[in-house]
Amino acid sequence: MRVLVTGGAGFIGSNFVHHLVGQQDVVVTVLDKLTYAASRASLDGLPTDRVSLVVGDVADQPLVDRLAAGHDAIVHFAAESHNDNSLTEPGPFIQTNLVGTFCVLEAARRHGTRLHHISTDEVYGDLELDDPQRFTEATPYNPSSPYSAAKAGSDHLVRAWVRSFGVKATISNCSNNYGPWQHVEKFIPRQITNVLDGRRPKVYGTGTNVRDWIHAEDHSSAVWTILQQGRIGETYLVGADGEHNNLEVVALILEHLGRPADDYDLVADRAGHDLRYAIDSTKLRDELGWRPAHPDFGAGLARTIEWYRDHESWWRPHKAATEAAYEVKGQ
Ligand code: NAD
Ligand code: TDX
Repeated sequence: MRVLVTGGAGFIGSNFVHHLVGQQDVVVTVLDKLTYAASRASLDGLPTDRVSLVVGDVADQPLVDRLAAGHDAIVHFAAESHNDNSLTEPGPFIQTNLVGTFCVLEAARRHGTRLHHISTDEVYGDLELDDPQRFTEATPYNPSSPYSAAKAGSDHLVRAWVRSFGVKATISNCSNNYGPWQHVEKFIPRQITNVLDGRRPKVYGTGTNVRDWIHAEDHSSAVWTILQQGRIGETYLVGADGEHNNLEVVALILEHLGRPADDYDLVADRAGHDLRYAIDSTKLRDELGWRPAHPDFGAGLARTIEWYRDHESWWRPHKAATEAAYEVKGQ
């Protein structure tokens, strides 16, 4: 099987490439623009006869057409992924997440290539803290940020291309991922590296916002399961029952690194900050038999903290500029 992985040099895409290479008979091409969020190092050590990197843009239609023609499947991770960036400069989110997905769909249509589209639970908006319901495949779309609105739009494009043109696509909407190789702009790596740097974690608003954490390896295994067994035209929600509020996560990081539990700062809130995400992944579990291999968030977080401690040379070059950009916004 020849698989084209867009965004395969990013946090989750690179995890998925490692997962794929662990399967027999899979040859992978990564298409990645190598934006600030990408890391070539995340692909180090992979067999060069089975994994190659094409540096390019998913919105480059001739390039995506040419690549689609030589592959059996496309797994489309490429996106601008950070909510905070979408609030300061939304343009790249429209270009990559919407126009880029359009180009991938056109290529899949022309070449009959199987497509799996990677999306997010943020397309459903947010839940009240005490809402007994979680998101399901039937929850209406209600995105809050330019990032989540562009991802929601990309999901609608995929559904339209399935229905109108018979494109063989599936969609997954996953909750918040954590694990190694995540950029220090994101919540968990930012707070781990702050503490390692002798700074206090920076928590938006009151810190009571809830995210539903899943290890990136579990996201990868879910995507591989759907690529193999998913029903064309269907959407699958991916989650590992990992709801924690932001203060709880910071407390675990501080405790692991031997700092007092109150050694953090509450800072300016994110505009339009979603209160709570929570995924019901019953469909994926019951229909396709998927289960997370890392359901213990505390254990996965501890391993992730150790990974950042051991890989300072990887994150250090990005840390000062990332913190300077947050500081300007009072965050
Ligand atoms: P990331 O920002 O770490 O990586 C994105 C990758 O896409 C980078 O390697 C970047 O260079 C590449 N890219 C960006 N624009 C491109 C373009 N125009 N052409 C080609 N490549 C381009 O993001 P991530 O956290 O790994 O997220 C990957 C996907 O998973 C995204 O579609 C995101 O919406 C989705 N997702 C993420 C999470 C999460 O918690 N991080 C949760 C659910 C879904
Ligand atoms: O410094 C911070 N302090 C803080 O309190 C940062 C960076 C974030 N936060 C809060 C905001 C959120 O409540 O932490 C939570 C997680 O924030 P992010 O890591 O920015 O993730 P989120 O906005 O929830 O979106 C993530 O999950 C869904 C990914 O970045 C998206 O790509 C994915 O679709």
